[in-house]
Amino acid sequence: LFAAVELAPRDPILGLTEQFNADTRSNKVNLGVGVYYNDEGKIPLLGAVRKAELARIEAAAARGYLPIEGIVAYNQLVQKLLLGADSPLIAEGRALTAQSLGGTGALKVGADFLKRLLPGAKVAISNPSWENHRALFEGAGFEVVNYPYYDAATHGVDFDGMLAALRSYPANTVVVLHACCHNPTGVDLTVDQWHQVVAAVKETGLVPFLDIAYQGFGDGIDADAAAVRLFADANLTFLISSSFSKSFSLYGERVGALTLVAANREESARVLSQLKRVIRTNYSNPPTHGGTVVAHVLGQPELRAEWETELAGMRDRIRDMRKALVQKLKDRGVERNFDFVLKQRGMFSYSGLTADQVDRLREEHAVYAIGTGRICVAALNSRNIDAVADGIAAVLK
Ligand code: PLP
Ligand code: TYF
Repeated sequence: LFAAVELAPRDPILGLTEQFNADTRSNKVNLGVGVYYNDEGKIPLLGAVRKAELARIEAAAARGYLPIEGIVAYNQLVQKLLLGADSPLIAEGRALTAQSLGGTGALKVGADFLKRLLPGAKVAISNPSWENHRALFEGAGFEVVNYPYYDAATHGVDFDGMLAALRSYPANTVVVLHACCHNPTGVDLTVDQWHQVVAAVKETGLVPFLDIAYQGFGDGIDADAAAVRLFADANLTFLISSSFSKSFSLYGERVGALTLVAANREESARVLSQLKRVIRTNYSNPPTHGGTVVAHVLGQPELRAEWETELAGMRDRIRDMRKALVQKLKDRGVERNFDFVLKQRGMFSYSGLTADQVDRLREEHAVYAIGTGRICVAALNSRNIDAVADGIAAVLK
């Protein structure tokens, strides 16, 4: 049965971590995977999360099955975080949410659902995009195409190219949009550009699928939801995949959500019933722990305030690391202007390093980055940043 099974290629990002873990050099630095580390180089356990976990243990709650769509309170809190606490869509019963296994699980359930609804549609993702977007939508049976996004010459967005591509697609093409903190480039649209995207989506009859995995890592919880709220205000029907992996530092607990905005309450109920079918045949219902913890934090004003402060701390530290890296490269006499790193949002920077330079960084300096030149700025800290700046300066010579 398995004799002819070929060895699959490694995930380019998670595979790099395997290689990093096997590296015996003590000065090694992993800027590959998109994970937030604190200044001690550790994945933090947030104080608000710890308190919610202790409360959960104290409560000695039974671990029965959750409903197929997950914890009701969690789903309501997710909607408020995405659409705004006063969203008329929520009041009108147009939004429906299913707790998911991280943002990835939300994308997969959404993709499976869309495939049933629009079997012949194509899916358009940004060029470049998170590696898993293409694989995931192809895995759900879709043909995946790229719309222009990153412009290496300006370290910005090829917005004309993007808009022209969106306008050229047939109606019902699914467009995956990074709502904030674009992975892998760190380059986001301006609010004005989002307005234009919403208009193009509306005119062309596209199906927007907003992916928001880094809410709070750009400018703040509400500011980072600006794109989501523009789509909501435009009276469109659309999908949102969201994740608490990064914003709650709960990577391994797999906490995310799929939220759909339907035309009205009655349509929303029908859509949810179909979504539940997709979930039931995939994993039946989600796990209890992560969702309970997040709902507890979001639902209690004190814990919520603590979480918001901790999230702001992560956001600010990443900004400080951006500034420090740019300064340290200048200090080392690097002539290339790296100021664009300061404008990028979220965890990542498309550094402009070539694949060759990334290889040399890894081999000669034990600094791991993605072959595309993506570095995770959130993995820099006061102890490793000098070594990283030394390495980058050396490979640029
Ligand atoms: N979407 C994007 C753009 C991401 O960068 C990530 C990162 O992991 C995800 C989705 C998936 O998130 P999760 O780890 O919660 O599955
Ligand atoms: O882009 C990243 O590094 C994160 C983490 O298959 C990740 O989004 C990477 C690859 C993957 C799942 C998560």
